[in-house]
Amino acid sequence: MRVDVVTIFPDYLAPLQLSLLGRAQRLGLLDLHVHDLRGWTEDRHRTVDDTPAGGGAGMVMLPEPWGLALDAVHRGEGAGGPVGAAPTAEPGSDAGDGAAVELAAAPDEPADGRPLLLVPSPSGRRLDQAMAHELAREPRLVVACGRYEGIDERVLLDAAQRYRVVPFSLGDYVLNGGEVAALALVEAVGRLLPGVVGNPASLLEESHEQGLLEHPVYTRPPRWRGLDVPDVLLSGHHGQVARWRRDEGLRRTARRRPDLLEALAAADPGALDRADLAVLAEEGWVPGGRRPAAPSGD
Ligand code: 6GU
Repeated sequence: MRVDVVTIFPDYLAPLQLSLLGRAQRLGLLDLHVHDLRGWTEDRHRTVDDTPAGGGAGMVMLPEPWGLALDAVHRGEGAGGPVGAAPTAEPGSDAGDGAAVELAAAPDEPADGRPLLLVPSPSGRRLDQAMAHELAREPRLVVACGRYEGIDERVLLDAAQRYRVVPFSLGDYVLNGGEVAALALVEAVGRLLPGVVGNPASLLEESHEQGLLEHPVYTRPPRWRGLDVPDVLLSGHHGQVARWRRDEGLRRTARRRPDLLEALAAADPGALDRADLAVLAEEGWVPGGRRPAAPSGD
């Protein structure tokens, strides 16, 4: 997969050279290019922002440098010309007639050869594990990191002629800019690419993969500061271990994220069996019912 990130703070993306994703790049599984937006400014001060039309606080990112940057990145170029291998997607050919363009609500609209342009924004679609899996199937992602109050809206409307534009959010809180969201996105997607995580089975056992939170985990020693590893995990009974893990994942989800249980039950009525429902009832959770009365410290 090729990923291009455009930002005024390229150093923010440096951690992607570390650990698993650094290794993925050295192995050629992830082809990451980080671009400095200021490379596409044309004035002496390399200006990227101006005051908001209509007044108000803060600054808005200028359309000119963004337009040039997204055109160049679409062609597989950086501010100084071509970088890396040619992009895999063909430019959209039938767009560009000035017709009204709409932003894609989700990345699953027909692919039509336009690469995805992901735009971090607290007003975007919430990134979740299902979306990360969808993105991992794409040959190419471009991430446009805004700062300040955001990017002039015309940049996204214009880019929609060449890209499938998808604003996305990490959650319901505000960051200073899109860079941390881009980091999170590239890590969440990159680890799903074939060969990036050594043991693919470990990908399936995680929180959010089965619509539930993951069970707690333990290692050696069996007793530490007076706290024991649960006996069942040392028993060697694989069936009992699996049941315990399922139960603990269910209990955690009921206590911390009952919204996930409601979503799971609504999406797939068979996802929770009688044994599951019995455990959940102990936590005070019943389908379509009320939340647990007393939050535990967990
Ligand atoms: Cl993606 N961007 C910004 N600026 N703030 C956020 C966010 C994204 N997700 C949550 N807060």
